[in-house]
Amino acid sequence: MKFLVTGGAGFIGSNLVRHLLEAGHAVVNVDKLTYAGNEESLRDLGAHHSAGYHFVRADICDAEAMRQTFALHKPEAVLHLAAESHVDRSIEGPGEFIQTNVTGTFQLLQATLGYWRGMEDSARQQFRFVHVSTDEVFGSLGLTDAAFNERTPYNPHSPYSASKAASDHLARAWMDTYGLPVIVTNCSNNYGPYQFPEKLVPVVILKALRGESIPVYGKGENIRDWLYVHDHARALLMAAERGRPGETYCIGGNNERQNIDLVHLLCGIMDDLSPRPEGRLHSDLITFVKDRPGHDLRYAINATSAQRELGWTPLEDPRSGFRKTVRWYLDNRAWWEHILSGNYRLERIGLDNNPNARVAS
Ligand code: TDX
Repeated sequence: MKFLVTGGAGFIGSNLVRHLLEAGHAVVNVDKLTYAGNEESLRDLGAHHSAGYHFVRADICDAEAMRQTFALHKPEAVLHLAAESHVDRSIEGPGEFIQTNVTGTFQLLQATLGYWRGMEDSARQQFRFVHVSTDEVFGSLGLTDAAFNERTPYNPHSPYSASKAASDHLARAWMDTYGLPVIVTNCSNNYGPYQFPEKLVPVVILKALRGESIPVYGKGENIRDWLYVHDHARALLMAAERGRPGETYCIGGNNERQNIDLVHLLCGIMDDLSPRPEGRLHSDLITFVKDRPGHDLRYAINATSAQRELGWTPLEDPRSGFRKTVRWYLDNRAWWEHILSGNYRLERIGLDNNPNARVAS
């Protein structure tokens, strides 16, 4: 199949593009290359993939660019991942989140609809628009609540999660109103190779590696359900291939951990793979810092429906997944050193006066 992937130079997107190409599919990757979109994350694709891979640098908010991309490349399905995704950043500056996540999704839906309506009957019936979203739209769970599932009501708290909730509603409305075959997925926290060093897992690994204090918000008691990014990529392809239009699939790692426990686990792996001098422990670097405003206590996903309908289940053992992730950051210094170097495109995120503000430098 030929997939149009938006945000394919981002963390989940780049892992998904690689998975699609390895499975023999063709990919048109549409990415604006903001700070979190990084062509370096796709550098290893290699010549043998090049026939089936096209990169289009464009903003999903640009209606004409989207129209032209559909007309030129004629995809058979869309996997929509382009989004601003960092909660802390959305608290400091929500405007970009509304623009990309809400307006961008609207423009992409409109362009997709125009293209889809012009397709031949059989291709139109096979077509899918997979809208990739987050479990944060459901709000926060108490410690004893059942995990989120496809029927959990929306209750977003941060500007980020509110913008994703809005985009989920738009995607469903384009199905209900215009018949566009939309599938929505809501995933739990991803981890793995190529994650931008602003999210918890790469922050911990890179701070530990550089002997800097590791910031844990509040008391570290918040709980997240960790999903290896390759498992997520598998789920998205399965949703496009086997998912029913109009359905939602919750995708989770079945791997809940308190933040502080995860940070200790990562520090232990670092002690093993990259010991500090004089036998000091990486966990000595842990520092409890001011909590995030409106910090959701717990996210957890019940992925039974994805298992039953798509035949998907997470395959990665969490211990090996976290170890592989640490190993990847140790083995790919050039990738993250470039980001932390100060030469990275920081002006795009408004960090030029304060390059240490949000990345793990
Ligand atoms: O330095 C940190 N210290 C810390 O204690 C950072 C960056 C985070 N945290 C905490 C906050 C959260 O409880 O760790 C947890 C994970 O934080 P993030 O990595 O920022 O992720 P989260 O806020 O849970 O949101 C993530 O999951 C859902 C992604 O960022 C979203 O894009 C996704 O939709």
